[in-house]
Amino acid sequence: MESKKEFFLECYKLGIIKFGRFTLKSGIESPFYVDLRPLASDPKILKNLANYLLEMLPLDNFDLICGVPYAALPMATAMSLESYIPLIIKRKEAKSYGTKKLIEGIYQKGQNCLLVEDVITSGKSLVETIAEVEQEDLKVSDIVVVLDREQGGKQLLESKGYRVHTLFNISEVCGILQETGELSDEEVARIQDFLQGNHIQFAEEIRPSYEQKLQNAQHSVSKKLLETALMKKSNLIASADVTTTQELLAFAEKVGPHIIALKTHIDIISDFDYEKTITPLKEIAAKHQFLLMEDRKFADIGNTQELQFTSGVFRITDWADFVTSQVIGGFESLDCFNNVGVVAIVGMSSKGALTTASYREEALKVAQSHPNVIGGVSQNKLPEELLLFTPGVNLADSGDGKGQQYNTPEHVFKTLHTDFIIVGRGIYKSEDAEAAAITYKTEGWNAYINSLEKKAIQS
Ligand code: 5BU
Repeated sequence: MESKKEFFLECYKLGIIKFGRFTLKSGIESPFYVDLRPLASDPKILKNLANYLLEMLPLDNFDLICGVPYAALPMATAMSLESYIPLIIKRKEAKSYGTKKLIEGIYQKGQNCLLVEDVITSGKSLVETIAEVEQEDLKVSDIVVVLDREQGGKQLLESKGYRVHTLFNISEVCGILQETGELSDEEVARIQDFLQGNHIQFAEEIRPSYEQKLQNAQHSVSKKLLETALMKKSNLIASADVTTTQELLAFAEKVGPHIIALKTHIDIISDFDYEKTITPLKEIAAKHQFLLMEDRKFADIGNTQELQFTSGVFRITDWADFVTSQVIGGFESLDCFNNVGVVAIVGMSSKGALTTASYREEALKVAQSHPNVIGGVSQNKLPEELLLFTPGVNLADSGDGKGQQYNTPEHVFKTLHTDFIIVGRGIYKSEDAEAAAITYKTEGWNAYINSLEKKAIQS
């Protein structure tokens, strides 16, 4: 099995913890929201979760497993399947007819039952469940919990003599997310403050709309992108990672009406010929009103980048509206791109990328100060004046087996305040590329609209 940290990050991607501003049942405002139910929808994760939970436990102690309804039911079932410890089911309410049983399944009085819970907060609902199980003359000695919100529940149960085994606690997961750059130091400090029982102040954090961004845009390419997004009701950039001119042109023609830009890796076209490849591509772009983004990821000194940009067979300067560039060569390395927009590579989507929080901080300083830069590629939030381009978006997969890591449009708009999503295989590998482009366009647009609204309220 992967490390516990890697496993947590896989789980996190399913949207089990959200950060922001949430009103709890009690009326208290919380800086995070936990819902572990999505874990049951990924069979591999559910199976791994069961094994992580079992690993923590003295298994010889238990005759039965019981999940606290409802979220822990699939978890308890998976643990039973992995350990061969029989499962019993506790109802939320006793049946009003027939046997009026509260516990279903085969068990004998005096047996020791392991309780499984998804999240522990104050522990009060677990105390009630334990009492109901004990009423059936079953023993409870241990409770296993996936996530401890660290709000006193563990202590309460331990004070009553129960052993509580927790897989993750909220401080630990905040630490992991701080390390990966998902949470800022400020957010982590606020969460810690909340966990210590303090009432916390929230700054209103609402993402700017495309209209607002357009008003503040300085660069002509930023303006064009935002205007195109509003006109087409699309924030989709299709990545055309195909290897022949014919495929490239056919793809551009199909998806053109639904995208704001077509992203190319022009050096992977095996039969590249400026007249046969670029001239018709520009015509299609003009016809369907999309921009051309060459994902060249320049990474050299200024003089070399200038040659790579203007010369060779590709003559990128003659046709691309905007290009991607690393900022590793420093501020002046970007000066040569003065007739296009530059999207700075701030953070990469692949597993183990070296674009750590401190690298990103330095990269942002260059990006924010250079007039040619219109935005950045990142898997983290960017300052509002930059446009955020997010690749690693796919509705069907969570990875590609080659290091790529995927998120959904909903996740990237809501948590990162992404401006534009970049989708490659989700569209060009699809049997019907046009239909797939329409799906991503619709999902992306709806996710953008939802991200303009205030955060959801937890019931
Ligand atoms: P995919 O098929 O949706 O995984 O393609 C993603 C595209 O975005 C592909 O062309 C990559 O080169 C590009 N990309 C990325 O995936 N992640 C990054 O961090 C950067 C670019 Br930068």
